[in-house]
Amino acid sequence: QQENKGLTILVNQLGFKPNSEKRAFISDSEERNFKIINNSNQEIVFKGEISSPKYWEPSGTNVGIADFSSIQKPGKYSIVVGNSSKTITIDNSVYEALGTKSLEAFYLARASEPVLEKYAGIYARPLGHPDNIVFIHASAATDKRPEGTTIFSPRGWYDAGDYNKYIVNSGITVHTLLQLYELFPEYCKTLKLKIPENSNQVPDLLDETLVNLRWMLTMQDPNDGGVYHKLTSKYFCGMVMPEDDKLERFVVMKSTAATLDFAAVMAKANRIFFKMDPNFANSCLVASKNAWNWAQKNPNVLYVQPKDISTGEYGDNKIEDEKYWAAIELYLSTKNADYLNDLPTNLKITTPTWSQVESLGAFSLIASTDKVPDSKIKDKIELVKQNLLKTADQLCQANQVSPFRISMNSFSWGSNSDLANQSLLLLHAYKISGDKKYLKTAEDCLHYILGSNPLNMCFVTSFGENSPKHIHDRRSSADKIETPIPGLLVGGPTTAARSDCGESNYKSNFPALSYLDMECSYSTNEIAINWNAPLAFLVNAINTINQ
Ligand code: 9MR
Repeated sequence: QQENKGLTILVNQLGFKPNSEKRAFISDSEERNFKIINNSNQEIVFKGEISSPKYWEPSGTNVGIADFSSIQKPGKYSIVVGNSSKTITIDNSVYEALGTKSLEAFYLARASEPVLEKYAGIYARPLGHPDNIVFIHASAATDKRPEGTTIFSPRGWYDAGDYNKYIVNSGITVHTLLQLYELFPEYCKTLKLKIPENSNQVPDLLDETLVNLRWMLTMQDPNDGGVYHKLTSKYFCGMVMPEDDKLERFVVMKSTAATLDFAAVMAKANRIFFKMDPNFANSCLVASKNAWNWAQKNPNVLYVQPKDISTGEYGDNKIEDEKYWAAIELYLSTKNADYLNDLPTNLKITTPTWSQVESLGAFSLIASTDKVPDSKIKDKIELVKQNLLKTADQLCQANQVSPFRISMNSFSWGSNSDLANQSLLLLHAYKISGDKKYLKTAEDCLHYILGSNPLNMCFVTSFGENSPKHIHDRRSSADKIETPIPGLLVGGPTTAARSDCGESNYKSNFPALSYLDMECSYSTNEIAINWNAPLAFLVNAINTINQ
């Protein structure tokens, strides 16, 4: 095993807001002191002691903390430890650019329309995947839609480094973006994105989300309400631009998970768009109810990858949580309490992922408490709130004892997004309680993602001084532009599939160091919509919350 040797200053490479807690993490150092110098006049503005180093098992790092939270004056500074130093920015605007770029990344991932230079600059590209001829796969065939017939299913976002479109993953992504709007509507209305719809009356964030919602609507079979699990080629295409991928595309198998995720998202969209576009909102609710009814009749159709299909699975064999999520969203949109009949009184709140979604329902429920007429249901919401705060408290406790001040010790596929999703839960806890410990813990997740981690990486493309250059993304690979598409969060360290680049390329066995900035590393260096959405949520939330 190889460790990170030598003194390194690990710090959020974008900087800090003036009132935020500010820490640098000093790894493998004998030095006990640090100082902060104001770059404009070279004056020492702070001298401090580094806390005694603690060992962090996931990375094998000994790390101490240099805390300079007391410096609040905006400016450029240097932290100096022994002979090493690093620049630090303190400013209220440190997250502004990333806030918009992390959302504009969705525009760059749009299928079925050209990405225009006016908005995308050098990342402009011709239309890819019109998806006007999409075949019904054998696994999805019915009498009314037999195998080999075609449907129209354009638009939406490419899932990740590949060009397929998956309902389950779209579901959580859209929900996260709609939730950002729901929690911070005034701020979101001021977010100006470089997208073609940016001069209409609809907030740009919602315009972007509509692109994927409209695609999702086409994934429902109008004959029975069931929703296809994914729209995909049979296998992953090569590392080519979207317009050069000519593989046939299929809709594959209806699944209960996809249908319930769809029902949940459409019910939520109904509320968000109710005033802006009543017709659209109404069609969302109709689609949601039809999907729910299909799932009632087909409660346990688990996705099974057909033999001739090898693209992403998003398979899930536990779908109670999808049911709770859909039930809650449908209740909130209809106020018909029957939807909540099967909801456990003690809904467990865990960090959301594409396969674990009951907390998304909980977030919606909590955000709508004042619109719930029924006092019994208000009591239920109270319990959900308490459970959420309990989970958030556990995250805070784990953060306090962690040498890197994060509440995560295991590194699954997409570990960076797990961290971002933890912060979402924490931000909801902050919104409910007003207790700043939740806000600070959420912000710690962001610091880690943006540089205060043992790899010394800012895990977002084109941000910070050390960010991923060779991401697993077909567009970034084939576009002949040296820099990758900006504003994309990579999955991050995991030991899940180190064979992708050959085991020997991974230099360390420590889970938090199992990361490779190589294109072949689809397990650690890919990008994905469900990872960018919680990043966008976190960055924009921290950007707008006055501390
Ligand atoms: O994010 C998914 C992760 O949780 C799974 O462990 C992994 C393997 O099944 O797949 C990830 O999702 C990929 C999807 O299947 C296809 N598009 C790229 C996604 C990100 O790697």
